[in-house]
Amino acid sequence: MKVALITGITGQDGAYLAEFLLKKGYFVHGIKRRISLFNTDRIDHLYHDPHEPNVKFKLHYGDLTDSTNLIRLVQEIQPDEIYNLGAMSHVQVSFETPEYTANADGIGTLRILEAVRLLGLTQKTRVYQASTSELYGLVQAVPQSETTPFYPRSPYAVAKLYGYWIIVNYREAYDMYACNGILFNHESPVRGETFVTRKITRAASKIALGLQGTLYVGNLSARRDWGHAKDYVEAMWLMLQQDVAEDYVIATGVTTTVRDFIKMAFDEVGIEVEFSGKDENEKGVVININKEKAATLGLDPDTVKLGQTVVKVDSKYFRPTEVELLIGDPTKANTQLGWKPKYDLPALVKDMMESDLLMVKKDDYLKKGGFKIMNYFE
Ligand code: NDP
Ligand code: GDR
Repeated sequence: MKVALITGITGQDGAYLAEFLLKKGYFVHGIKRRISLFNTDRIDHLYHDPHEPNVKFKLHYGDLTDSTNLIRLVQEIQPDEIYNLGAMSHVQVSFETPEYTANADGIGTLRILEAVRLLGLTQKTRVYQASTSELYGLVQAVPQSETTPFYPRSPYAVAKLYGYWIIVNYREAYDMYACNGILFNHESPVRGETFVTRKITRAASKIALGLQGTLYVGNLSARRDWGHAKDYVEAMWLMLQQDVAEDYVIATGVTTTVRDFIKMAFDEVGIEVEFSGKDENEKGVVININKEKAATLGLDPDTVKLGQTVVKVDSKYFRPTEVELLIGDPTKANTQLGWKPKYDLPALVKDMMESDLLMVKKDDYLKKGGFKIMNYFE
């Protein structure tokens, strides 16, 4: 039985990857941080009481900033594959916590590689590094491929640049099987609530139910190449199954503005939104309501009014330096790995909206029953 170790197992990708590897028959170990609340919501469905027979899923406390912990765990687990997904992954937050981000995202990658090397596992353990399209940053050329030069635009991206190159260096210096997946944005119903897609799908659901008035966002013109996390974890696994370790771009090849993503999300609940105005004064107004569609979703079509402003810009969401345009060229992954995404953007938006609408309805039901609902920072 193959043994995998996943850092960042409590995150979006960690959860999908753990499920994928378990289905493939792996024994999956995951590193989770000790925090003051439970943070295993995304993987609770995979967890079994360790006293039960044939359990193939085990969580360990740890942190990418603690090399003693990583060395001990790699020694204990002796993994065939390590997926280094753990990171402070929010670009805007990295401007506020730049040193910590460098430590966890940059040096954390080195700590994983050193654990493998110091323990003499360079010929046994394969390492996948969660690299990112944020490395491209300021546009040099599009679509971005494995040969496009990098120009990172945030402390997060600079930390990930170190991670990228230390993987390449250890591969060349120590003949390790280590590779970078340069993944473009990928989302899902369990995407973190403060990333723009999930923020939008949650808000569109709440607005449709009359539980929120306005969605406040930042740069509406930013363009992203959005795919589904379920498709992207398969690419991670494929990268570690090749004869030779190489780096791959994983993307859909289609780019869309934040503005258009918002329109698509509202469309799913029968609300047509039109944008007008410029920069900080831009706003999204309801111009049509598809009452039939609203009714089939069990929504009251009179909750949202024609002419209602449902989207406004708040400059607090602008970043000191922005990545304006990402569009990936996945040709190498398509041809060498045989990887093809199953979800396109409309299918992704639909999946996220269906899930959020259900979740918001559930929260509303609980609230009406007198139960307290958690609020999250944006
Ligand atoms: P998430 O933010 O959902 O998950 C990040 C995970 O890392 C969480 O499990 C988090 O733990 C853990 N983590 C954070 N800091 C540390 C630390 N110091 N030590 C150990 N674990 C830590 O990210 P995603 O799942 O979306 O992304 C996975 C990886 O892929 C990240 O490295 C991200 O930077 C990268 N990436 C993501 C893309 C995307 O579009 N999703 C695209 C390209 C790259 P906790 O739950 O406790 O917070
Ligand atoms: P990104 O994702 O920075 O691309 O990083 P995010 O969803 O945060 O932003 C995408 C774009 O939307 C613009 N934007 C907003 N973003 C947020 N979060 N909130 C807003 O209100 C808002 N309004 C507009 C942003 O300015 C940006 O242009 C994600 C993370 O998963 C990284 O870890 C990963 O490496 C990259 O994707 C690829």
